Amino acid sequence: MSDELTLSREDVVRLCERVEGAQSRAQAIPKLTDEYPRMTVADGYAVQNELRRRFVAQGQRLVGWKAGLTSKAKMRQMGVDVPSIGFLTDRMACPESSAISVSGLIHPRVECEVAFVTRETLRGPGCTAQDVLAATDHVLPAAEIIDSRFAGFKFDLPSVIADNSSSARFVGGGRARYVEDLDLRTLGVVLEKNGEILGLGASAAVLGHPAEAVAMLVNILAGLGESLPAGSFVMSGGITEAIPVGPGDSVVARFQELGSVSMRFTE
Ligand code: OOG
Ligand code: MG
Repeated sequence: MSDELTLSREDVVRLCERVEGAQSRAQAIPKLTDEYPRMTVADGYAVQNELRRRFVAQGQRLVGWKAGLTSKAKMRQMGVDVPSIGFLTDRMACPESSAISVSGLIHPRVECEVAFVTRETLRGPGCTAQDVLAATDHVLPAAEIIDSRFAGFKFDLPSVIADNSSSARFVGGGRARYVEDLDLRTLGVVLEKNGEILGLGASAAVLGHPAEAVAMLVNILAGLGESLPAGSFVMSGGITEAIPVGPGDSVVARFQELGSVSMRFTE
């Protein structure tokens, strides 16, 4: 796939409004490539950047970023084999153990991820996992509630990027730990819904080491002309498949060494 911009500025704004509308009305739309089959990854990020610009203009605060489609389990589940990134704002943050309403969501799914909190600016290109670890203040366990704005949760890479990589809500919790006290490749994780284990994995499922996913994110940001500021909250991507949730469901993600993150879902 070529990585040239093919969309005009008008098309970028139009597609951004379409994604934003689907998000605010919690109504699915066809994937964007149905109408724009030549859309590229660069076009996807142009739409995502416009969405970020609007959210910030509306008063949302950018708190960090997420890497997506960074594990084989996720790539297989979604039929996309290249990772993507998305931005996170304060409006998407939910407290640990809280009740999350699904009324503003279309078809939510939960993922368990290792989150990094940085204490130094990270800049690509050429950012490595080593650079990420050196710039990390601590890691903590997180759950991401994704919600594709596309019908049937079906998309391709340019469409999902335009849709901010399905970002909807996120929950950080458990125990914050320093990276030098852990082996971040071998942390086991168990994802439970209503007491039933639905996902099992180890952190190495994310590109061999979750810090690799953060490095990749920083390098993608560099391509967008941006760096990752100190104090960013960065999710490295779902370790297992994402699990669908609805009203009445309780979810716990248990992480070896990092404690657990829980939440329940209401109407
Ligand atoms: C895209 C977002 C993927 C992850 O952690 O892999 C993601 C999706 O699957 O809808 O957030
Ligand atoms: Mg995720």
